[in-house]
Amino acid sequence: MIEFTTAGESHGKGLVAVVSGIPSNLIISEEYINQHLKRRQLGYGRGLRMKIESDTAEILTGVRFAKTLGSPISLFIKNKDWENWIEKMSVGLPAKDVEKISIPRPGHADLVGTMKYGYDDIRNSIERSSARETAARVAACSVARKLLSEFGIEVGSYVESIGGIYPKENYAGRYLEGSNLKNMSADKLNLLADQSDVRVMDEVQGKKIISKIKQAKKLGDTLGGTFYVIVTGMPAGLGSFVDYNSRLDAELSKSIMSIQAVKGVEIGLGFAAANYFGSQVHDEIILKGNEFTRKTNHAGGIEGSISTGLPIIIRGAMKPISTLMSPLQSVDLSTMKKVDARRERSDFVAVPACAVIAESMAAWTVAKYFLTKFGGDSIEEVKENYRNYYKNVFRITKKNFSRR
Ligand code: EPS
Repeated sequence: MIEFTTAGESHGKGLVAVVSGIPSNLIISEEYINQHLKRRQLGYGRGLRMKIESDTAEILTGVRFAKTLGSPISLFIKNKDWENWIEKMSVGLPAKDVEKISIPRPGHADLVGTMKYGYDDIRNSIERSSARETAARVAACSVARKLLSEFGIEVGSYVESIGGIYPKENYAGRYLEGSNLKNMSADKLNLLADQSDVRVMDEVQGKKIISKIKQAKKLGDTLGGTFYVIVTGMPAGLGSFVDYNSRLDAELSKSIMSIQAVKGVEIGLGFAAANYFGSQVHDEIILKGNEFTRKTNHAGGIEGSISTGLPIIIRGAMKPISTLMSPLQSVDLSTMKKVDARRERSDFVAVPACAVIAESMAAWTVAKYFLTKFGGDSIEEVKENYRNYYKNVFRITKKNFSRR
């Protein structure tokens, strides 16, 4: 079973991720991880912090001569901004007085976190709840992504909408309806999306979105949006219906929902499936040579919580960032008086980054189920298990179904 954990505060020394259970002999490099960390930093509408940071992961343990050892892999991402916060984020008692924060921002973890942990300074809540933590997630999940790529499984994403501006064509429809483009691999999809400043597939829409972000900035406001994550090259048979906690769709949803500011997740047609007749929703089964496939992929690559082998299609919704430069109403905890919420350096829009983070989390979950099925101590053993599966198992023959 693979696992990862992250540690680190937004303005502390840095972020740490510990990844365990990865088989030995997987080729991995800091460059590979950093390429995804860089993608997480992009997108029009990010705040000043992204100008300070150029996130890179240092591999501290678990890798030798560019290959995993099978031992825990620990990664460190330095917060460059820490230099400006040494006193305010001191591990020991600070040498001089540090200003306490007492005004919570609506929508952020400020108030609930402070109440829950009995903090006397909202800064303590801000630091760990910040989406800065996702840099460590992207680094950790890159290892899983690399493992999947060894088996031709790719994970990609694009932004569907920001601030309610949608494209003319629902691009995910190509995957849902199974048109010829359905086979565009997810890494190609990423190459296309990464060309856009807001990771959309439609240039005109991109321009409209950028002017809406400019408007939000002017107003001191923020925007959210929706995104799609697509996983291609999937084998059939990952996940299961036998237990609630072995369901692939449930675990994928959880992994996306766990991302800061995500408020909704759908698989395949998702909520839209509720509006149609069953005959319009379910994907008809066909034989293509010796292989079973479906005419469409409304199920988003998962039936009965098991992967069908068709692309996995996940849609997520991110709420607008909760730090507003034109703040909403709040209460000052030091006076219990009505005040404007605190302004804090932040992003105006982070949907493009959120999509990259969602890719990473989806890669992790797919890798977890992949290794549950094909797991071995070394990558060679996993490859062998994978080959055997295709040779010997998951083959339905007419003979099996002949009458007793
Ligand atoms: C982020 C770093 C943070 C924010 C953002 C994500 O840096 P800072 O708080 O210093 O500006 O830019 O986090 C939030 C939007 C949030 O509300 O916590 C990052 O590295 O992605």
